[in-house]
Amino acid sequence: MKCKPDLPLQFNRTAPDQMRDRAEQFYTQMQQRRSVREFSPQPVPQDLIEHAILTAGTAPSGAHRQPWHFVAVSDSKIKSQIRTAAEKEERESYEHRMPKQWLDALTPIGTNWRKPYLEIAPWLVICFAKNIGDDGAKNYYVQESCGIACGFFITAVHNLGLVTLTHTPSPMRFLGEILGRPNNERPYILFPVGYPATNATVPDLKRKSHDQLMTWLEGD
Ligand code: IYR
Repeated sequence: MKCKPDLPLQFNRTAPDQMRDRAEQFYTQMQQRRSVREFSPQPVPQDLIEHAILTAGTAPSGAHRQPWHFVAVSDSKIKSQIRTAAEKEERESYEHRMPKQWLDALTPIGTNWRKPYLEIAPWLVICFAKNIGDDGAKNYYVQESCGIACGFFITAVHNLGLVTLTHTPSPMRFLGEILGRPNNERPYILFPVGYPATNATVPDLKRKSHDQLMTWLEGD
């Protein structure tokens, strides 16, 4: 049984031609998004980051349990601690834990264990996933929900005119310890956020072609 009455949906219809204009503009804008690893130290006002997190928080989630919490760090001492801990794990991963096949897959991207952006980017935003809510009840579809929220976050950062990187140092338990997070939270993704460095470069990657990307089974 529902405990509250439903509300009327707030919905404004858009004419198909206007939808087409918007779709094209949005796609063109999103097509310009790139994961960036070279950041400028230029500060970014806190309210901008706050809006990107608020946008992430509009994501759908299993049973509307909103199984996420975001921590935003601009404190340089904490950023240094995070860099030191991440590089320790990443060095171990690159030198001993990651199989050759994985290292080969990363060759075109050119990553290594060094993560200077963890100190240089003005903000580190960490999404924590919660398998158990603060009310002690179980959350559902935590991976999917947090993945969608992080997608919204990345889109919001791009829309602001800033850049980010989906960074997952592994293992990243250290983030919960450094940031003093409760036991029901597990670090999910770490996002450095800021302006790109002057003359930042990105790998020469291709996105899937139309046909690689989609299949149509059209109706009558
Ligand atoms: N977490 C490591 C390795 C890494 C893994 C994947 I899959 C990438 O797309 C990129 C990097 C790192 O951050 O370097």
